Amino acid sequence: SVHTRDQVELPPPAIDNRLTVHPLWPEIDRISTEQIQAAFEGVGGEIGWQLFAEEGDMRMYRREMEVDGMVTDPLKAMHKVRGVTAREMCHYFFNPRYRYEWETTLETMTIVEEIASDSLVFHQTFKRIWPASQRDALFWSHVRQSSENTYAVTNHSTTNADYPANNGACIRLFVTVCLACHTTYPAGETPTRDNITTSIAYCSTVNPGGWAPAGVLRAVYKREYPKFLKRFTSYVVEQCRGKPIAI
Ligand code: 18C
Repeated sequence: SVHTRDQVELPPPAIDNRLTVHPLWPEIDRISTEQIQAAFEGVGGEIGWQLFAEEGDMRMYRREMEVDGMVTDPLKAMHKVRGVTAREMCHYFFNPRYRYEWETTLETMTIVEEIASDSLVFHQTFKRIWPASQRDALFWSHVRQSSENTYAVTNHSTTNADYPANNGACIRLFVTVCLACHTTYPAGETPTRDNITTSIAYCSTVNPGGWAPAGVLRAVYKREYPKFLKRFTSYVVEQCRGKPIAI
């Protein structure tokens, strides 16, 4: 049947109408547009990105930054993956069905609100890092096509009265993440698994929300971000193997 593949839930090529009438729409649209634009900007120039990890086509940069004594270093990663499309990458990053299969920092994930086919609100708790308190996050997640062969997922912290911050064991952290992907293939050819390349830009800023030792935090992200991007991209390649491409 037509439902044998995930075709029905692939990121839609146009914004879902149900999103544009939701109270979060102006914020989701503004932040997604800003994040996608920033994701595709280079790492040269005056901003001063420092390379901290490099492996194959993957490069990871950070900027040291502190807000009220807490480390909030922005991260920017670039990668190139062959054989999968931007739309497929974003499908596996956005869709909660696959999250436990690639996200290793996760303890629990709850869908708080289904805004539309392209927009969800999540509550997540993360594994605890000694000696800091456990963290949780509440964020909207939105997937969109931003131009031809270009899809992106933006995640950004929000609030919800049913999920108050800092009322239990967890400290609420704040996150802004953007995974922006662009697919290319030789001019005049039909895209296939053998001739497509997807360029990935992943940007993340996490505010730990409360005290966390700076040294531990920087050591954790230096280990966890490369692990995440390698694991996630190979997961998507694996999932797509032998399936018709979704451009
Ligand atoms: O973008 C990613 N995942 C998305 C779907 O889950 C979503 C998630 C965003 C949350 C990112 C914050 C994760 C904090 C995790 C803290 C616990 C880590 C435990 C690891 C030990 C096994 O957008 C992929 C996200 C990849 C995350 C890499 C780790 C980033 C660490 C950032 C510092 C966290 C500071 C808070 C903890 C204080 C510890 C001293």
